[in-house]
Amino acid sequence: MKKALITGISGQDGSYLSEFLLKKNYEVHGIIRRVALEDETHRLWRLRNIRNEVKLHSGSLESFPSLAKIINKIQPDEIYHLAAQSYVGNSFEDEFSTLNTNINGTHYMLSSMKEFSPKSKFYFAGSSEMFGKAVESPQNENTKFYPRSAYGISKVAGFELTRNYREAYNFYASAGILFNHESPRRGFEFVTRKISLAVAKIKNNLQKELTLGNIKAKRDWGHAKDYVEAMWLILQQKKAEDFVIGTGDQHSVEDFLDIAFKHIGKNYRDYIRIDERLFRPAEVETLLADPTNSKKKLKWEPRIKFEDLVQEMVEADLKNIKDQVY
Ligand code: NDP
Ligand code: GDR
Repeated sequence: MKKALITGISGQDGSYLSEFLLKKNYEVHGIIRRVALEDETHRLWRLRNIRNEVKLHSGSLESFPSLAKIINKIQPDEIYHLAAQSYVGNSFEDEFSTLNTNINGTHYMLSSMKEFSPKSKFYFAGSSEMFGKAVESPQNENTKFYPRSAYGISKVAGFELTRNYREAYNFYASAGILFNHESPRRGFEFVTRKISLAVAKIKNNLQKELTLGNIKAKRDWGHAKDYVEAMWLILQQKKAEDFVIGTGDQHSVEDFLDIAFKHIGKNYRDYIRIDERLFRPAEVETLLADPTNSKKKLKWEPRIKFEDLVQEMVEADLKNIKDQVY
């Protein structure tokens, strides 16, 4: 039985990846913050269905000893390093904790692996935000990085650390450069989930309007369920390599709004208000993946289409409202 260790197991991707690996008969271990154990109902809601099937260890990205101890004890075959301060907007409010957590956390993980479990394979959660103000479109593995936030900068640093450990110590260490991926398990501060929950509340007369920032922004949006499979495939190659993962299709926030509101028979223009304060000091206007390499080498293809993703998210939040989850 192969052993996997996932940091950020309580997040959107961590929960889907755990389910995927359990189906593949892995022994799944996860690192969570100690506080999560005190409030499992709220902080581990995404792991509800598999809580008894995964082994959780408390540790923090801020503490090298806590991570080193867990890695040494488990000796995982595969490490998926997903934990991060992942909200770009917040990285403008608090550059310091974003940089500290994301850069040091990745460094501590790699260094622990080097000391205590050098045979583990390592996956780093890279991001399309590393392309930022993209110098070409679409973006592939050779596109130059131009990050536009402390978050993007922290991911470039993590990416370079991963590459350097691969080259310097001959580790199997790879990064997935993943474009936006969403699901009913998306965090509430991200624009897609903010919209799906608002639509469900508006339908039930619990909310009157929705305040947003830059709705002209364009992204390459896929479904998280498809993307965790790509993470696994990246660690199953003969040689460690970095891959761009996206759909190759682009939509604006307005497109998302249009489909989400149409799903409840309404026009989004009647409900939204634009607030300049929600615009980012340095915006990433447009991102689009060129997934040619991952299609060819990983044989990876996204299955869930944009329209279906939007509708699934709205349906899930309509059910949440009906069941009085929120
Ligand atoms: P989430 O925000 O849903 O999850 C982040 C996870 O990191 C949570 O489990 C969180 O724990 C954990 N975490 C944050 N800070 C710490 C810390 N100091 N110590 C320990 N754990 C911590 O992110 P996603 O699942 O969406 O994304 C997974 C990874 O992929 C992230 O690194 C993200 O930056 C990256 N990424 C995501 C993309 C996307 O579109 N979703 C696209 C490209 C990259 P807690 O629950 O306690 O807060
Ligand atoms: P992003 O996702 O920054 O791409 O990062 P987010 O959903 O936060 O923003 C997408 C775009 O929507 C615009 N926008 C708003 N965003 C939010 N959050 N709230 C609003 O009210 C709003 N109005 C407009 C934003 O300006 C932006 O252009 C996500 C995260 O998962 C990262 O961790 C990951 O690395 C990247 O995707 C790829």
